Amino acid sequence: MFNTLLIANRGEIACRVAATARRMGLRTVAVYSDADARARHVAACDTAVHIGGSEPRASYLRADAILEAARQTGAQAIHPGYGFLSENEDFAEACAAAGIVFVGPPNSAIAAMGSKSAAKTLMEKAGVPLVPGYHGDNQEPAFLQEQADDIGYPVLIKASAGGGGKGMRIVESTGQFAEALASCKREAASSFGDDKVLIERYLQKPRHIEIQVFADTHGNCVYLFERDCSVQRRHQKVVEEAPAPGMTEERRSAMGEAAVAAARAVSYVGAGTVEFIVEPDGRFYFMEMNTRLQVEHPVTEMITGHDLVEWQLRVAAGQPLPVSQQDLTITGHAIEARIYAENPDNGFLPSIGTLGTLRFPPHVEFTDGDIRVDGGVKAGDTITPFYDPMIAKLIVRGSDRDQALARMGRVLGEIRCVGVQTNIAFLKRLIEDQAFAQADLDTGLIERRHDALFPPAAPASEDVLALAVAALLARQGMASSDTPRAQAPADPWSVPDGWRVSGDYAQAFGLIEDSTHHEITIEHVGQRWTLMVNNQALAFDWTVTGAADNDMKVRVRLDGHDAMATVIIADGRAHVFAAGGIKTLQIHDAVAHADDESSAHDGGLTAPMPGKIISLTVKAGDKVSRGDALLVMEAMKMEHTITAPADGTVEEVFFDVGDQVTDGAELISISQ
Ligand code: MV4
Repeated sequence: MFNTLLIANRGEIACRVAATARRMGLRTVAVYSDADARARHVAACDTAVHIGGSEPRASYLRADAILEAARQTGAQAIHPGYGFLSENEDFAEACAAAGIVFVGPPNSAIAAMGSKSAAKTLMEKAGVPLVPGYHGDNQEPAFLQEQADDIGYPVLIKASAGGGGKGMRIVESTGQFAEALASCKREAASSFGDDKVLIERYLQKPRHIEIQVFADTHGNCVYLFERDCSVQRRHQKVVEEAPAPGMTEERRSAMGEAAVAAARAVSYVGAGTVEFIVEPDGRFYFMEMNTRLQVEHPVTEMITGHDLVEWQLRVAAGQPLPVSQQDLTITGHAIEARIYAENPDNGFLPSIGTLGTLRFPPHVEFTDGDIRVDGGVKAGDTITPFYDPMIAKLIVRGSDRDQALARMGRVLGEIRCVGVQTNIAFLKRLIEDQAFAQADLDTGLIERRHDALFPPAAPASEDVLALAVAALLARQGMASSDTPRAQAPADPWSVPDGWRVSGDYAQAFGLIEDSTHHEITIEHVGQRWTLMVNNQALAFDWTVTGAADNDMKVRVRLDGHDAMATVIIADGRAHVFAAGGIKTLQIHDAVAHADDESSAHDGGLTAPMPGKIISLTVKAGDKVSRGDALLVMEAMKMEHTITAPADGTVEEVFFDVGDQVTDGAELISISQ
């Protein structure tokens, strides 16, 4: 075994690889960009080398800088993780040329799977089932049309060099074929520099089931069963699980053996994944092979009890696989959910910012416990626009699928993440959705269940408002409704909005969500507290423990029933984690806004993230109405339209088209 491993990646996968390498007694070397100087993966390794700027092409995609870092630190092996250089055959070759072990397959195997049509030809020879179709060299439009007519409609035209859903066209009838072919070829030529296409029968309601394979340099190759990754959104996996619901033993060994045949056909070595597309009746067809360790590998580790990174390192060092096929078994059911800093209600736009709070339920990382969190960021870190905005992967196991789902739902509800928007509530709805719970899985599930998965936002309940008010009271030193009056502010005028009316104490609170401004008043009369909200006066008691702003345990009794929450107060907002959900309420500060009538609808005129101004639709002096588009920003490859928060007149536009703006920069001023 080599003794020093360089990890040519960042984030959760770099941390995960480092954990196994350390456990095996290897010295670990991290590489990092400007943006990652304080990143968790740097702290997770013994040594770290700065390799360049924050943009991937200035650091994590620089083969030369990474090889130089390996030379400097005496690393004998490089683990590429996933993404970045992990499936780059030139990098694999450059490692070999530098005498460094690339922890991955031989570059010939990466190359063989790189072209869809060439891979299909190889797979056909190896007896791996393929979707009926044409993947040959003849690209004459008339010939391809004949092939499509023979296959029968609908057909799918796929760019041979494509992947991840890019460069595909569904054709419903022969009359549409010629135009779809021309447009697919144009896209393939401009996106991949290669206009070769293949034609397949289009499967209407497919599942995505993939097989984990592992091969060593001694001629052994095994499969570690399947993962069902059918639940996707725009070709991004959202949850993955193993085993696949409904899989029979017979089908499992047929798919496993087909996957091993696929790997053997390209003389595969190391960890690989063979993706299949599966029809409702269980027939399966080869789609592509991923020649790396995948994001979702932990579900396989959870059900098999094997550490796949350890296997990768052993195989890379020339050792044989530790077990043979008949030693491998499945125990229980595992599910992974990918937790992202993104906004599901706004097209899953990445949410950039600092994670003020990030806490998961108690767990042990990288062990075979039933709850596992593979994370790459910690509280205080910033989600930047440079990289994938993944916060962590949550993987849980149960003795069966129902138990795993219940555990996943519970743990998702216990995560405390504040500072960026996340998909956690969306994941919880998905895991608890009836179609998902019944394993009615296919690649269209999220669209099909759209209404259940994207419910309109409900206004904060009275319980939630009371919980937030109790947290605010605790911050003033009133930890419970029994707080001796002596400890309550002696002079209510010292507290914003405190006053005396008929009772001995009263205070008003303003809590704002979206456009709703909740006015809440509490009053102490005799020995009783009353909370006035939505024109009702409700009997109110509260206790708050753990008074730190970032972890208040709040219990209220409102009108005779109890409610509990964790409340985190940060950045002028109360984040109420109750009943497995989260509500965020902006705290209206009566003093700060004393002479600012318009503050209730401010916001929207600052850049939501760093990016570039790509168009401006207004200039100084223009009259605008609430909701009018003012400008368009491009950030993280997506367009974001900034709209007027209220009617008014544009006073000043602070940037021009083409300008780069920082997060939070004021873009336009509007007078009312
Ligand atoms: C298909 C298909 C239906 N029929 N091929 C999408 C990405 C690429 N890897 C293959 N993909 C598909 N190929 C035939 N003949 C449907 C898809 C597909 C899909 C596949 C797996 C997971 C999610 C998907 C979402 C949309 C379409």
